[in-house]
Amino acid sequence: MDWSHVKVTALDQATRDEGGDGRSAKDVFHATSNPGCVAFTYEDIILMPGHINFPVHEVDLTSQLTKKIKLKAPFVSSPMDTVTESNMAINMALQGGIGIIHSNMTIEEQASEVNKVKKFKNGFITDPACLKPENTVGDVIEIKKTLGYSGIPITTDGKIGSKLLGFVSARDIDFIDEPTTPLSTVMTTDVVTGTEGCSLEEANQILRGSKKGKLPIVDPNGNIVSLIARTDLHKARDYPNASREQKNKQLLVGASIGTRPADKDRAKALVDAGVDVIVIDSSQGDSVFQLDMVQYLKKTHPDLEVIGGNCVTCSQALHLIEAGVDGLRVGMGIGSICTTQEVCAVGRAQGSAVYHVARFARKFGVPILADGGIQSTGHITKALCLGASCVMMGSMLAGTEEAPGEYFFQDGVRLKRYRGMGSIEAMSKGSEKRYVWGDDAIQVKVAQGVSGSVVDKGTLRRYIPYLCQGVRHGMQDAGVKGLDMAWERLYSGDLRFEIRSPAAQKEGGVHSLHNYSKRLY
Ligand code: CPR
Repeated sequence: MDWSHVKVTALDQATRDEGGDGRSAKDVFHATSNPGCVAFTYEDIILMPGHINFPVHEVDLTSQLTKKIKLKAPFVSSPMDTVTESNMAINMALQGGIGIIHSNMTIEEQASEVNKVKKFKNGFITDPACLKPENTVGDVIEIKKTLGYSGIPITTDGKIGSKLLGFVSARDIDFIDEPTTPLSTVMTTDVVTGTEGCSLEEANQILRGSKKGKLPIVDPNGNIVSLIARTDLHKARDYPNASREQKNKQLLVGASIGTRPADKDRAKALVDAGVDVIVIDSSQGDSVFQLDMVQYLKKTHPDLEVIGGNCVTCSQALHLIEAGVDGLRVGMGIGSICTTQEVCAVGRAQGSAVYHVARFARKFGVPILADGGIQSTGHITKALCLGASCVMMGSMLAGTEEAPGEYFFQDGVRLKRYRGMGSIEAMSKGSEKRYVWGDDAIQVKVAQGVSGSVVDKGTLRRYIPYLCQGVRHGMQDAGVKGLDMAWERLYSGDLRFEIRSPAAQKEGGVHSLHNYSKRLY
């Protein structure tokens, strides 16, 4: 039976006014109905169910990150040194999101991380371990121990990008007892190679024919540019949702910079490396330093998309929009590792910040990135339904395999380190530029965050599809098929919300059990 003729709007106004179906966002957030100016977090709010007349797979999560960049999965990884380097950025983009590479490293290092994402080709390993002819059998054994493989290209300087001289595989060193034996005496010099620019399909053909475990790919001068491995063949698959440039199909990537004069050189190096979007990283974005930087970037690199922030008020947003930003990053003092509200007494509850800034910026066609405070798929759904185009996550992603750093065990739990960029630990590596202005301030560092750890989340290849599906279920329950529909109803008042009492929040979580285990997917 077709129930689509039944419209929520057909309810008589009196029933709606009584709050029988919850309240409109306007009634929840606006001063007339909220004169005490109470600010709300994601946890405070709950969405009322809508009418479902479509299957869950029809929920479309496509959304704008900036005026020009569209993503199929509205997820962005934070520019933090325990969250986003090239591996995270590559895998975020393959899954339809995007990674923003942090700037707590030299300009050259950050540009090289961007370059790795732009040069990424599915199935091709672009940063394989290489050794020099002078290295020894012992070095190969060490690599086997730490990285798990022993097929190593031998190049003039032991790095990718230089001339390929030979190849050492397990078979070449199996019967060598002396670990100091130089690789020049055991390496195979007659190496089967693929040519730069060949497709994965072509490379696989050569690999199959050669019966070897690995195939180095070389440029016309004989320099190694990448490698493909037989063991990866069955893993290489299509990523239909991948975030790619229209023109040359390279993966999309972002990078963060600060607002100091030297950051102009950083921006140039990042643009030269192919960065698609720059995020100006500041906890309080409404400063002359940032406004000048936005104007400079838009003038000097007109094709570059620039996200400004952070902001949580409409007046901050207005200044950044006037300066020319293509997107706004919203959130202050609400990140999981953050002590900004405690230390500086400034910030805003994230539900209110997202709703008010998104509603305001919408008039100028500027998308909102809800940054921080996301703890679950439910929070993502709430952020999007309050007007955010995308969400930025730190703690949610820091425990994945693709985040920088190694796992370690504590009390039997597998963990990864995660730290705020304004923690003393991160600032001593250089990130104080996000939190302090002027060189004098650097003399006394005031931490605005902590350093800690998060639990293992497995690989992004499974985690991002789980996040997508969780959000699709949430949107379906709310009766909206995509973000445009959600926002149409948000602003018309048809999308309904309620504020949860502390007891209601408790009731909405797992309760009354002696114990339980929680598996996400
Ligand atoms: P969570 O996703 O972990 O809640 O928050 C991540 C966000 O926290 C980052 O994208 C960034 O905006 C913010 N952030 C990072 N380091 C911070 C410190 Cl030390 N203090 C305040 N906010 C921080």
